[in-house]
Amino acid sequence: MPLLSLPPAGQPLPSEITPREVWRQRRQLLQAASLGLAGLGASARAATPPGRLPALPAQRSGVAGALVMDKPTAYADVTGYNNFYEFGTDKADPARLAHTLRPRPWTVMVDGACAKPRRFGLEELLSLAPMEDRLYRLRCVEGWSMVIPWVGYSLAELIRRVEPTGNARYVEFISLADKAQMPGVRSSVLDWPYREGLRLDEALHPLTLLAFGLYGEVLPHQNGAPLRLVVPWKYGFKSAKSIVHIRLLDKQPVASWERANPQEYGFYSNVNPQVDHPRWSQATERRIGEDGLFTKKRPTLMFNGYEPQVGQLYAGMDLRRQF
Ligand SMILES: Nc1nc2c(c(=O)[nH]1)N[C@H]1C(S)=C(S)[C@@H](COP(=O)(O)O)O[C@H]1N2
Ligand SMILES: [Mo]
Repeated sequence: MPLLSLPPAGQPLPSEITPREVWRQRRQLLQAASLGLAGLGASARAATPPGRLPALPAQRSGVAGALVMDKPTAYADVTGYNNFYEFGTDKADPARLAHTLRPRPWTVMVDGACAKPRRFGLEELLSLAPMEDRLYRLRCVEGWSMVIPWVGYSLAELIRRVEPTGNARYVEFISLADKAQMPGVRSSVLDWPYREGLRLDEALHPLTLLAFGLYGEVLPHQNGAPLRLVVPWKYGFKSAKSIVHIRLLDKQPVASWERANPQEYGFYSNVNPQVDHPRWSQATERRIGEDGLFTKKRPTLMFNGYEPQVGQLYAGMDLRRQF
């Protein structure tokens, strides 16, 4: 069984358009990702990167829990079924409309309760720390999930550069909100800009990823180019896309979804099969790409399966009350 399917006639082989070393690393990642499976067979599509975006070379992550054993979700689904309300609320809207996003030039202001607040340019962020390949589950609060091979490094690398003060207890993430680039920002579906937040210890956890790419390439616009957060043990909406501002705070910030409906979207929003969303159960999930007449839903795992790594962050907390 071939590891990789061939692209349609007339399109270059990925191996023809990416440097050898990058290609080798990608294969290693995909092989690591498929450990324990019979082979990539049915997921051959998932194993085929598109080869249209610039490569983002990375090393295999050494962070505990950073490479799950699940089969990666097909590239076409990862980049074609998205939530990015700045480009519309339909799952197909971001892939259709995000071509107007301009991910360069780009800067991120990092300020608030820290000794060295400043603005970082994208080029500096790209070389701030070694890029790592990580394969994470992503669980959306809507009851579906994917498995995505991200490229990036721990957010802690950036946070420690600005030297948080003793007052810093929370971190707020603010996405770009530019009507000229983002047609959805003209609607009032959310109070723009999109805002999210973490407790400082959550933000400093090595699994909390500042992602610049996926499938070995820079992020497609619809996935939050040029950089976004990925917090794999929380519902997907906590992972803000296209971030322009990171603030260190002494008080808990109010996130966009929390502001819109505090009964439904708590600040923590840890994946928890025992705490149902008021409108739907969170006990199971639909893995995108697995749908079939006889496909069973998967049981949702506590902290999305990352409990060994992050469970202690919530010791002593009532996770029903602080949901
Ligand atoms: N700025 C911004 N970030 C966002 C969203 C959004 O609408 N705007 N949607 C969130 C939701 S609900 C999910 S499930 C994930 C989806 O990420 P993906 O499209 O890369 O899979 O992005 C999150 N980050
Ligand atoms: Mo989501």
